[in-house]
Amino acid sequence: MTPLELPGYAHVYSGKVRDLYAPLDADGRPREDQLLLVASDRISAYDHVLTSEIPDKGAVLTQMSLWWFDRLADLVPHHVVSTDVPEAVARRAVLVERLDMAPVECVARAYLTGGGLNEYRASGTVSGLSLPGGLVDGSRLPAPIFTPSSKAPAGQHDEPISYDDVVALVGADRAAVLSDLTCRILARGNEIAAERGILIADTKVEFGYRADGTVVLADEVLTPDSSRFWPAAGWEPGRAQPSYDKQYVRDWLTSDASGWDKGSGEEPPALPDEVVERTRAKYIEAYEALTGQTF
Ligand code: Q0N
Repeated sequence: MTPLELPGYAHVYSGKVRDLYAPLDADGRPREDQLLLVASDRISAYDHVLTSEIPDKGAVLTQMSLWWFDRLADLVPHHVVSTDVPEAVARRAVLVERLDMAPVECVARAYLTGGGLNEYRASGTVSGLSLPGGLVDGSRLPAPIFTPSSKAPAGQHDEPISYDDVVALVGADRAAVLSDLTCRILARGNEIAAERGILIADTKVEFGYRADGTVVLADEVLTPDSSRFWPAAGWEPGRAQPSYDKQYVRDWLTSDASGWDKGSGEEPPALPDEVVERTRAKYIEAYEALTGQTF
C-alpha cells in the first residue's frame, strides 16, 4: 500500500485503513501541533485488509464521526480543527490537533458478544467485573462497562487489560475519567442510534491530552469500523448478530463461491462487484439512518 502524495503534507503513518500526514509549514518543515487524519476506502475482514476497496467508505465514516463529535461535545472536547483539506481527500480527511495520546484502547460494551462473551462464559466476569447470570450472545448489559485493551504494535492484536493496568499506565485520576467518558459516549451513542434502528454493541475510542492536561476525544468515533453496529430489527439475544456493514463481505468470503479458506494463511480474493456495491450501500444506509441526511 503506497500512501497518497499530498502536496504540502508529509506522510507519517499508515494503519490498516487510515493514513496520517503532518502539514508542512512555510519552511517545508512538518508542523508539530497538527495532523491530517485520512480515512481510506480500504476494508478489513478476518484480519486481512482486502484488495478491494469500498467506494466512499472513508468519506462516510469521516462524516459520521464529525456528526457524532457534535453530539458528544457537551461530554468531551474533540480533536478536529478543520475540515478544509486537500481536494484529493475531500470529505474523508480532517485536520486535527496533535495530542499526547493515552497509551490505552478505551473500549466500552453495552451488549455482550465477542471477547467479552468468551470471558463471561469462562468466569462470569468481563474485564474482571462480575455480571448477572443467564446472559447470552447479544444480551444487553444493565449499563455500559469499560473493558480496556492494550495498544498493540501494528499487525498484532489488542489484548484485554485490567482496570488496574490502566491505572498503572495513566494514573488513577486519568483512568477514572477515561472509563467514565468511554461508557458515557457509548450510552449517548445508543440513546441516539436506537431511535434510528441501530444498536451499538461496543465501541473503541481513543483519547489524548493537550499540553495543559485537558482530555480530548481523538480518532474516529462511533463508526462501524470502531464499533459493532447491529440492525435493531433483527436483534435476537442467544445467537450471533449479523454485522450491519460487513455481513455481505463475511458471507461471501466464507462461502464456497470465494474459494478462500480463512484458516489457510492465503490472502483473500478480490470481492465481486455486487458485494462491493451492497457493502457500500450499507455504509451509506447507516449514515443516512443515523443522521437523517442524504449522503
Ligand atoms: C494519532 N495514531 C496512531 C506510531 C504511530 N489527534 C492525534 N494526535 C496525535 N496522534 C494521533 C491523533 C489522532 N487521531 C496517532 N493515530 C492517531 C499512530 N501511531 C501508531 C503507532 O505507531
